[in-house]
Amino acid sequence: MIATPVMIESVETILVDVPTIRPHRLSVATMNHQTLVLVRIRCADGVSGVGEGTTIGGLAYGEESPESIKVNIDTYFAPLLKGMDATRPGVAMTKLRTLYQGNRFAKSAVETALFDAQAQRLGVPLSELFGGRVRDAVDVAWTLASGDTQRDIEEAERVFEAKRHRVFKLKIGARALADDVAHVVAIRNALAGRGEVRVDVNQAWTETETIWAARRFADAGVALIEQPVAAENRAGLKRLTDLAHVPIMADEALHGPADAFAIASERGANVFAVKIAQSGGLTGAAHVAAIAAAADIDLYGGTMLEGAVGTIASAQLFSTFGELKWGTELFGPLLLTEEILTEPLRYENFSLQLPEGPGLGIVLDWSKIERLRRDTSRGASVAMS
Ligand code: MUC
Ligand code: MG
Repeated sequence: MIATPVMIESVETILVDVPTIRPHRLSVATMNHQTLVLVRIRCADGVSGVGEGTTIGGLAYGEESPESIKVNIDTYFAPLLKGMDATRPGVAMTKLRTLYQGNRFAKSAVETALFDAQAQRLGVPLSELFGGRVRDAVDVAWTLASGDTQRDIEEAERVFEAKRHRVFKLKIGARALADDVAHVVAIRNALAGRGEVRVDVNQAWTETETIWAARRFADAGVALIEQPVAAENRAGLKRLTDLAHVPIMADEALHGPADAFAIASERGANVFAVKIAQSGGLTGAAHVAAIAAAADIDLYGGTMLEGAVGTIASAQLFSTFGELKWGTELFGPLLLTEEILTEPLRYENFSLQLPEGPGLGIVLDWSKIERLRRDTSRGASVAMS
């Protein structure tokens, strides 16, 4: 039976600025805080859904910023959604995608909130609307990005001993090439036999620089190189994949199903970093994963360093993937100094445990969020560095 229509009453966006536990250095930005972009959709039956459209480094990582996500949802999406039927997230999202270009992160936040509300209404975890869980926990890698080799080694040892992470992704690309290689090899040697080491260059290298480094990484036993060259240099990414020194993962090159199809068609990467925001939402990310599976490309569950909402939304979807060979990096909430849930997400046994409750399966601490939210009433403000 098709459900009785339920009106969407309001769509609210909230910017929450939270300091990070330490500086997080990427080739594109150094983060001392993260701005969470939360969306709350209230429906006429009393159900509310939440979503998140967080990005990295303001406008440094992608073409949407926390501020643009908020203003575009407030100005364009909210008036369109108000009055639509909340029991049909697919209809609402098709309309949004038809009328408004781009804005993948904003669309992802709204889609998550709609599916959270609908799954709560049906009394099932969100994963059950995407084919159903095939696992109750997902492996979680940790990113070492303090900028200091010794500090990174100590951090890795600490979280390994605590049985929190045994896969480490090193952020590189900001130093001179030879220094980056020495940094990676030192960490890989220190963790040998304990943790697996992968690197993420965030597009900072040329193809020839990557070839030089990849040979050394192969000798050192580095497991994976993520997005070494510019997102637009798809041919270069494919040539690096063909060289087969170290498996290559596409990240920034993947902006949803069309990119996934183009890369998969030419086998231009060994692994896809699937991200709900980069894919324009849960549905787009599910399509990216399906394309990868059809092309025999491995899957990895990526993050935009979201807080608890985006993290668990991603986990709900990743729990439905038949194969998730490279695990996930859903550690975002652990990088933040503030908890915004009444019960924190459960990180145990090197993995994130999926909650059993309906929808996203989390409860937000709204009084805490009220205290942390940015005051946007006086127009645009400059974010903390
Ligand atoms: C990225 O490029 O993968 C994931 C972990 C992290 O530190 O940054 C992100 C984004
Ligand atoms: Mg990456």
